[in-house]
Amino acid sequence: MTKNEPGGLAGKARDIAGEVAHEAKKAVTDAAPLIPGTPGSGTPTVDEPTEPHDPLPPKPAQHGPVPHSPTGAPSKDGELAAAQQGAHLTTATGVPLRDTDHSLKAGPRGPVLLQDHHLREKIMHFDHERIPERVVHARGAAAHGVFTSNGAASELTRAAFLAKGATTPVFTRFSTVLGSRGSADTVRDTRGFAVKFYTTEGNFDLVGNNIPVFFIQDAIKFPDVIHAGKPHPDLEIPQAQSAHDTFWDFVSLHTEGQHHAIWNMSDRGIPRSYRMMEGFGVHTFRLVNAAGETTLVKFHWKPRLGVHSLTWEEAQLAAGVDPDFHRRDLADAIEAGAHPEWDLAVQVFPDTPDQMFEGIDLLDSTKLVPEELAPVQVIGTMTLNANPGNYFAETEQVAFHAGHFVPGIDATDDPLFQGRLFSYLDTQLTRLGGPNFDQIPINRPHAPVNDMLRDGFHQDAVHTGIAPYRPNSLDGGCPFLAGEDMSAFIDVPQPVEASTKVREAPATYDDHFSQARLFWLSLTPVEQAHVAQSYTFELGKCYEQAIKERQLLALANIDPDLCATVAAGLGLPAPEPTIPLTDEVPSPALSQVGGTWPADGRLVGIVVPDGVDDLGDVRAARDAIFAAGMVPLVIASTGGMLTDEAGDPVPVQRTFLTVRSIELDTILLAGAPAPAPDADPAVDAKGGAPTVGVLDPRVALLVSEAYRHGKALGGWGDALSVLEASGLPAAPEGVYLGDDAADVVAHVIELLGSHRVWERFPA
Ligand code: HDE
Repeated sequence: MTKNEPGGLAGKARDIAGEVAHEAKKAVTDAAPLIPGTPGSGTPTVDEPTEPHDPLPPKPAQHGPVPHSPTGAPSKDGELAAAQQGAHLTTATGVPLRDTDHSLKAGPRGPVLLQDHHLREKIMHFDHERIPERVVHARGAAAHGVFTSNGAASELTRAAFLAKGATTPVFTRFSTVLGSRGSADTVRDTRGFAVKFYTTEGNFDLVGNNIPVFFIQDAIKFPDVIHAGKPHPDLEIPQAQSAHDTFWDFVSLHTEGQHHAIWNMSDRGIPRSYRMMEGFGVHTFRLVNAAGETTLVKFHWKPRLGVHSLTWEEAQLAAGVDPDFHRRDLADAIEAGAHPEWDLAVQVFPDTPDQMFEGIDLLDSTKLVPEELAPVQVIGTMTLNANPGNYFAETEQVAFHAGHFVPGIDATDDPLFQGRLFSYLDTQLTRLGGPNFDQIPINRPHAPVNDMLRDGFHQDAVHTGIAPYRPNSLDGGCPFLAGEDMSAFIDVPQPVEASTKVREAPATYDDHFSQARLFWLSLTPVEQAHVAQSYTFELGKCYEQAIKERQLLALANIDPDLCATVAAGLGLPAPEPTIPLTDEVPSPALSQVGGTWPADGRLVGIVVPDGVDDLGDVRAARDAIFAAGMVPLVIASTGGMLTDEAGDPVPVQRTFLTVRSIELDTILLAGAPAPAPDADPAVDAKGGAPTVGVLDPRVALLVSEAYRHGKALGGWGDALSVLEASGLPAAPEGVYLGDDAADVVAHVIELLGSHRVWERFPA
């Protein structure tokens, strides 16, 4: 992985910003790799700047859409050509302004004059800054990257971007489904995983989720399931969650949603990071190769960092302490140089007339195909390497469409997918204000566009010619149709069974429980305990007894033990199954526990007591953490710099007041901080945490919480006394104490490999 080099682009941005005010700070930032998260590319001065200069460039880890014209031509303009220009304030039409703080008035006390064109323009634009948020997946974060194909799919598809060695720019947006645009990241929900590939043959959008199955089998039910999941229409509560009556009312009545629901109730519903999520295309797709032969596939994204989750308590705390937890994690990791990577993979099935595989209906999006039955074969890798430069222009305006196919990739008859083909174009009309949303910079293809679509709101292209119709002779017959040999998109002829028009589902869609049971049986005991707890929590938040009882009936059909545990928590009797329970062969690939993974981009807190006279250990730990591709955050009683005689000052990133365990993957203790003067419940609620009086209570809370959440801990010096004073058992699992800071870091990284110290969880 690439590290943030001192003096690189970041240094340049700083030069443009002007002088660095604080000399000590400069010495530190020049000497050490950068901690991600500074707001802008320039370092501000205390005094308001007075020298006009051109706008600052984006931060080094950011860029905007790769410049292309509205019709797909590579643009000679640099990316910043689309950004604001010049050193002085202007109107929207470029007229320089000398005052923007006072409206034009008849005398200093008014009234304000209608003549004030600047006031009018400024307020008019502000009043219209908002567009409708997405009806689903409103809350999201995105990044730029590149996809490199290994060619393994080139026998299956003629898609140019899947040829061996092809590299394709991508823009990837992750999201929650239910919450509004400003809702918290860590709520229990499905996550969207949408990738736009800017291929040489046009844009391909793989608009998937982090859960391989969906709630419903037919798109016509989508408004129903979303109305049930969204806040209640009368009071608009609860925000961004499924723990309420309407959601459980719907899924308990519409039991095809039970498989997806158990995934939501599992740890998959609360990912640790977007970087640590699998992605799934969910539907079965049809690939077409150069010879016109077809294959059915399911797409998977496999994160190189492994699939990891938060604990429920962490997720709830994070929703309050840091509602931007996932968004920040993605951006900071990219800025730190820990570029997240996913392998794109396919499960491959023969394109048989029945479109079934091993008894599984490939057109039923509530079913998965266990990886043990159809291996997941890697066909390329995506690396996310740059943050967006402007949230609205890119993350908000990106318009994915399930029907953005390229030659070689096509839809199947899955009725859920077919409805999506309709919906995504439709939604953009309202959201992006007209039919020309593909001309918005982030949506522009990197392939030549010669369509016959004309005019409309926000038309950015300036078309030439007078005959946008076919056939024509006035424009010399242009545009011509592409021949098959020119990689034109071909709708592969597919036989359609003679049938009768009906509003019905096939019989194979009737099984709603066997795969929910398969999922349950494939989890380890600790994961099963989390599932049982989530159901108990969610149903415990429902008011209606009938809804709880009805959902218990569904749980009985998934697994009687699960049902009994949840029923006990709800104080209700456990019903008997109403259908025979199926024998399922567990699929270990569905479990998240086991395996060892890299710790790239993880956050390591280093707690340092006041008055340490030798910071050598702290510096050594920071260096070892940076060297391992992780980010250290020094935590002390107050902000500023820690100093000693021996070396450079060490900057403090968090104080006992600002830190919370949920933002750290692991904590290192460089000693035992005594209670600081502000360790008082009246000043900081965390100051009320239990303590034996020798340790700052905020540190005790930090350590006990991290321990409870199964996080690895390490330390040196008086660290042992911190463990004792924080109420940890003697000889706790997953805690490494030593004399040498770098050695402690090495051991803690090893512990991080399994994500959590699983032994600490009761099974
Ligand atoms: Fe979507 N979905 N969806 N969906 N979906 C949207 O499009 C829709 C479904 C998914 O980051 C909307 O631009 C219908 C499955 C993602 O911008 C809308 C149905 C899967 C995103 C829409 C589904 C998804 C969306 C809302 C039932 C996983 C966010 C705003 C047939 C395979 C993309 C927008 C982004 C967004 C419709 C079901 C994934 C309304 C009708 C299944 C990741 O068009």
